[in-house]
Amino acid sequence: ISNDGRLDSEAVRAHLRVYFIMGSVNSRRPAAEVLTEAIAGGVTIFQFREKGPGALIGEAKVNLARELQAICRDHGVPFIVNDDIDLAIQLDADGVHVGQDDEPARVLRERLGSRKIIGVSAHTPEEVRQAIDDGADYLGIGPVYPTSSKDDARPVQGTILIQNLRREGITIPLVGIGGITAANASPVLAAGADGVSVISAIAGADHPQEAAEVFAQLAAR
Ligand code: TZP
Ligand code: MG
Repeated sequence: ISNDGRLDSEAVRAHLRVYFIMGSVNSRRPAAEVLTEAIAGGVTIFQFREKGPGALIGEAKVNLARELQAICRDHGVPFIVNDDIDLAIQLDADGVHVGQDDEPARVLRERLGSRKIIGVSAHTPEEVRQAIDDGADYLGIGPVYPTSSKDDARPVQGTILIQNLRREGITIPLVGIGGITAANASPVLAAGADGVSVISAIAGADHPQEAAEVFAQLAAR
């Protein structure tokens, strides 16, 4: 946050390098353990995404969110809430991330004010333009590769949209998402992404810390 109370776009960009997303269903181990290890490895921003079959609801969801938020706070890692604006407001989270089926960023901005991070998933140049017009702070672009972490994922598109956006001079902070691993992250960054966003490559790793370390090295430029 810059001194006039508005978010500093370059600070947002710097935080996007290793964007870890997780909910309780993404790991067989306790989420708090996985997140703690992942942050030790170099995660730079975290999104609480509690959805899909078996996801926690109600008080259990709120309690897990609080636990993970506290871990993020202790390590200076921004805590972003997926979809659930009321939860983000209740916990005074650092921001929210929404898809195309959720409330538009323009409405979120009115509810959250200028100091919160608003991220939007975009899949086409039109969705990108709209999100920027609506005041998004960053974009998630994908799915870059096939993913098994999202049932209703859009068609895989590789790195072409990211590349085209940058060629057109669009400078908004953005991450690639979908099926990104240590082995295939480099082309995403080379296409112009400021970072990579991952679920399974860290949450499903035997050693989340080591997995995060590899992403941190790849994204350090
Ligand atoms: N949005 C597009 S792909 C995806 C989301 C939330 C899932 C990414 O998970 P993974 O395990 O990194 O492919
Ligand atoms: Mg959503």
